[in-house]
Amino acid sequence: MAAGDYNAVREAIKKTIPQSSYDDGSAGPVLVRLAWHASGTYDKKSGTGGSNGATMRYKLEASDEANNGLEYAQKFLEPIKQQFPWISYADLWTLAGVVAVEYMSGPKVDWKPGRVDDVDEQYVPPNGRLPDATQGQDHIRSIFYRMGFNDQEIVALSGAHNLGRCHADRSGFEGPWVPNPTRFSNTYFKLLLHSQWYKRKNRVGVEQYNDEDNELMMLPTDMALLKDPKFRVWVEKYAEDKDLFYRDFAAAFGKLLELGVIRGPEGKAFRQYARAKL
Ligand code: ZEM
Repeated sequence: MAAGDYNAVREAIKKTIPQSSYDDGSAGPVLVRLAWHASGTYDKKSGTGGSNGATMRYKLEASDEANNGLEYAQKFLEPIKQQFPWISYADLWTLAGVVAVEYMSGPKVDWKPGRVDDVDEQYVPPNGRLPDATQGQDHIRSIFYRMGFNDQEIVALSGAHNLGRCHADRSGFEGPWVPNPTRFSNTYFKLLLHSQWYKRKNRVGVEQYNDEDNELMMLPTDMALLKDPKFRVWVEKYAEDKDLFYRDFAAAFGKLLELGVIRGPEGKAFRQYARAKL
């Protein structure tokens, strides 16, 4: 297999997505979450964090509670890394997110290779840079503005909660947002807007929002998108217009995966410590 054959890697990722003995029969959602958490540590001001370096391999970042459960995603991808040793983990994790979105009938997202793994351990981002689901709109804004996103992009990205579920043993929250959590669509926005949501304590005593019969759920941060008028405008648009949501999600997700990735003339990203000195 030729080094640099990213299509072959894409095919291998697709083959690994159906997982009969895992969540809803699919590794897709947790792969999307890995790509997001690998990238969402970015801090625009200092230029630190982001997907370059796949720094979640280090204990410090892996032990951030926000990353609980992402070892499953990493395990699903490890045989692919073994099969294609020339791809960096940083590229593989982000590419897997893109392939998973498309596989689950979502939009095509632009993706570029070139991330490197050999960054210095001192550049592993500190814990606490990812959003805390118990909080409200101010917190959401401070986290995503730090990465360089605006309100529209925040809401578009949040539409990823159309995928997958919460696990009591990972985050304390429990349940899926939509009835078909392995298919990308704008159902999350429709349900957020049009269902009745009741604040309830789940089985492990954590407060979340559930529908009448406790089948579907919303996080406090999901509800904040509804309460905040500037966010709500976008929730309404995306609930109405699936094509608009797909376009905006693709653009924002593509941007997320590029945060902090600064490529040199040959398309290879600078190692983080080199960039920090620029
Ligand atoms: Zn999530 N997310 N997320 N998210 N997320 C969870 C699951 C998933 C927040 C959050 O606290 C949580 C984005 C934004 C935000 C996905 C993608 C994206 C879970 C459940 C929590 C608690 C974890 C568990 O228990 O397994 C918060 C507070 C967010 C912003 C305010 C963005 C942006 C995403 C991608 C673009 C996905 C796909 C999942 C489902 C994972 C799975 O294993 O099924």
